[in-house]
Amino acid sequence: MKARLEALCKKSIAECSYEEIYRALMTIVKEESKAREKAVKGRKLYYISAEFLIGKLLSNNLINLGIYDEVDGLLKESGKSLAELEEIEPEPSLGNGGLGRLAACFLDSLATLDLPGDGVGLMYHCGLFRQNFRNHCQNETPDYWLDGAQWAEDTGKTYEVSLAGKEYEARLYRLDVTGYDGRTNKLNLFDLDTVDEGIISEGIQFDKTEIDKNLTLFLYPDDSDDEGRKLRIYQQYLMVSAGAQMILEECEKRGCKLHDLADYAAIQINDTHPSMVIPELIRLLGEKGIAFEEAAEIVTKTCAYTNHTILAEALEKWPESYLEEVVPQLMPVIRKLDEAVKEKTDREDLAIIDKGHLVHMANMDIHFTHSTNGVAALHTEILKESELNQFYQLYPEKFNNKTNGITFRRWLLSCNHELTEYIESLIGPGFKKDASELKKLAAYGDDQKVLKRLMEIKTANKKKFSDWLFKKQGVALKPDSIFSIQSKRLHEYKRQQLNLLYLIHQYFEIKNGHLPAAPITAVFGAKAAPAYITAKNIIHALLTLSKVVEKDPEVSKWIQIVLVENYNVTAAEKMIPACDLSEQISLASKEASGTGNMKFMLNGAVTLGTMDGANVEIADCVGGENIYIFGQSSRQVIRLYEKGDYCAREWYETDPNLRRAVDFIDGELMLSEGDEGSLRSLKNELVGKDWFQTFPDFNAYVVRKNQAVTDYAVNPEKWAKMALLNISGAGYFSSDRTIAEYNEDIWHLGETEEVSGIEEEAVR
Ligand code: NBX
Repeated sequence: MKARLEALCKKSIAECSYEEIYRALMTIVKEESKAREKAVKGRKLYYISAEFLIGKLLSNNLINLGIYDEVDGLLKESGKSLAELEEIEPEPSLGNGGLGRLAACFLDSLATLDLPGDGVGLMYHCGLFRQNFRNHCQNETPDYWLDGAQWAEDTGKTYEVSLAGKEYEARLYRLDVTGYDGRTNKLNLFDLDTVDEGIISEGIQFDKTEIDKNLTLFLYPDDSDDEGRKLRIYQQYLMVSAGAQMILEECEKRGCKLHDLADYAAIQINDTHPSMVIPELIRLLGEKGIAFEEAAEIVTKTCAYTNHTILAEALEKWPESYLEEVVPQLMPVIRKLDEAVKEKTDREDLAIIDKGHLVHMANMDIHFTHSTNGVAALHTEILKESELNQFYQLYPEKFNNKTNGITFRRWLLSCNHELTEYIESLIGPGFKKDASELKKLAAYGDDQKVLKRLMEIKTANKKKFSDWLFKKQGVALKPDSIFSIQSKRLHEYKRQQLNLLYLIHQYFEIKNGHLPAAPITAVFGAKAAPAYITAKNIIHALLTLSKVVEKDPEVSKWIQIVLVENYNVTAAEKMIPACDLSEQISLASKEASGTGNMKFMLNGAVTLGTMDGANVEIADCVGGENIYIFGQSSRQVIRLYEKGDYCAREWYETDPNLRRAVDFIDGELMLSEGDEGSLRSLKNELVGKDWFQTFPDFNAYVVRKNQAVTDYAVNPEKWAKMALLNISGAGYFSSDRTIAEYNEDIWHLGETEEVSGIEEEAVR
C-alpha cells in the first residue's frame, strides 16, 4: 500500500499534501472497487430515488474494502492523520433527509449482501442548500460540493429525454458502491451538460424557466409557485426517462426479451418522486411493439412502491395541465391507466385522475406495481387501516411492511471507532457482518467494569464532538452535562417546538430555584425548507432562546442550547456518538419510521420518544424500562383529528405552565434578541392551531424528560446499563435485515431462470 501510494504521489507520504493523498487514495479505492465488480446473474434491482444522501465516501470505502487500518497506520507513520484528511473531502449534497439517507444505507447493504442492485438518481450541482445562521435566522447559499476531485465518473453515455417537446441529453455519471467485504454496485446519476451555476444569484435564487440551465442545479427547488412545481416535474421526468432507457438497454444487453423484463429487473420506487417511471416504461415498451395491456402487466410485475409518509400534503398530486405541458408524451398513457382503473371501480379515492384534474401519483403506484410497503410496523398498519384503506381492501396481497434499517458500517464502525473496538473486545468481530450478534452484549448488563468503560467512551465522544463544534462554530460544550440531541429535518410534525417549550419551561424553573438534576446541553441539527415559514420561525425561536439563555448567568449554568449549522451526514457522524438522550418526539402516527432513532440507540443513547414510527419497535427490542416513552398514542391522536374538536387555545388557557412557556416566545426578553414578526407568528400558530398537538403532550414530555435527566445524574449505573441494552438491542435495525426482507418478499434478486440462450455477461 505504501509503495502504491507513493508511486501515485511521486513522493513520500510525509512530503504530500492532504489533497495529494486524498487523490491518490481515491484512485486506489476506485481500483479496488473495480476488482469487486461482478457479472449480474438473474434479476437486478434498480432503486430509483430523487435523493441519495451518501455522505463522505473515502473512509467508508476504506472500511468496506478492509484497508482502513492499514491506511490509518501508514498515515500516522508519516505524521498525518486520516481524521484530518477526511476534512478536505466535500460531502456530496444529494439528499435532504431520512428518505435519502435510507437509500444510501440500502445501497451499502445490497453490495454487502452481494446482491446486484444499483441506485438511479440525479446529479445535483448544488444539491440541497448550505445552511448558515445570521441574526438568529436560517440563511441559504448554494452548496458547491462538486468542486475538486470526483468519485463519480462520466460514462460517456447519454440518453435523449423529451421535455415540453424539446430534446435534452441526459449524461450518465456513475460512482462505485462497494459493500463491506462485498461486491461493487453502482449509483447512476443523470445530468445535463448545459446546466449553468452562473444563473444563481442572491442566495439560491435562479430563473425557474431556464430549464436547460437550471434542471439539475438544486434538489427540491422551491415549489411554492407554479414554475417551481413544474420544475420538479421536469427533474423527475429527466430521472425516470433516462433511468428507464438505461434499464431497458442493460436488460436487453443481457439477453432479455422485453416481454420478460420482470425476470431481469426489479424497480423500487422510493416515494412518489420517481412514479412517472411507470407510464414511461409502458410508453417505451409500446415503442418497442408491446401492446398497452401487456406493457402495463410487465411494468406492474417489475415495479414496487415504498410509501414514506402519511401526511396527505406530502403525497404528490400534479395538475393534469402541468403534466400535459412538460411530459405530453406520458399523458395518453396516464389516461389509459386511469381508464383501466375506472373500469374496475368508480370510487373517486381510487382514481388516478380525480374530478379536479389532479393526477395522484401514489394511486398510480399502488395500482400499477405489485407491492406497496410502509417503513415501520405502525406506519404500515395505519396505511392499511386508514390512509390507504380503500387500496388495502382492493389489493390486500400487495401491502407489506419493511421496517427501515441503517448500515452499521457507517453508523457504528466508521463514526464510532472506540465503541466498535470495545464491542469487539467483548463479543468478537462477528457483529460486523451479523448485527444480531450485538445481543451478546446484554450479558454484560451488570458488569460494572464494562459499564464504566462504556461511559468513558461516551464522554470521550462528547469531548470530540465538542472540539469539532468549537472549531466549526466557536461554541464550547460541557461534556459532563447530559447531551440531549434532536437532529432531523425541521418540520412541525417532528415537533422541535415541543423541545423549545420544554427549554423555556426549564428556564422558568431555574429562575424559581428548581434546578434540574444535571446541566442540560440541548443540541439541534435541522434544515428548514426555504419556503416553509413556520419551520424557519421555529429555528429563529431556538436561536433566539439560545442567546437569551447564554446571556443569563443563572440559567446558562444549567442549560445550553446549540444549533449545529448546516446539519448533514458529516455532522451527524460527530453528533450521534456523543448523544446521551435521543429526542424522537414526533406526534404519534406522523413519523413513518425515523432512522435517526436507530443510529442513536446503536451508539448508546437512550430514547425519549412517543409511540410513533419505529420507536414502537425500538421499545419492543429494548424493553419498556430502557426507553422513556411519553405522550398520546397514535389511536388517541387519530381520534382527536377525526373528532375535529382539538382546541389549542383551551389548553393554553387552562394550563399555567404551558401558558407561561408559550407567552415567553414573544415576551420581552425574546423580543430584545429576536424578530417580533417571526416570534409572534410562531406563537399565534401554536395558540391558534397547533396542528401537531404539542400542547396535549407538553406536560408528559416535561415529566418524562426530567425523569431521564434525574436518572442520568443520580443513577449513572442504571443509565449505563440502559445505554448498553440499547446497543445490544439495536441489531434488528441493521439495513442488512431490511434488505434481506425486501429481497425475500419483493425483489428475489438473482433468482430468475435463464430465459434466452444468450450467455450472461457483465453489463459493463
Ligand atoms: O423517510 C422520511 C420519513 O419522514 C421518515 O419517517 C422515514 O424514516 C424516512 C425513511 O423511510 N421521509 C422523508 O425523508 N421524506 C422527504 O424527505 C420528502 C422530501 C420531499 C417530498 C416529500 C418527502 N416532497
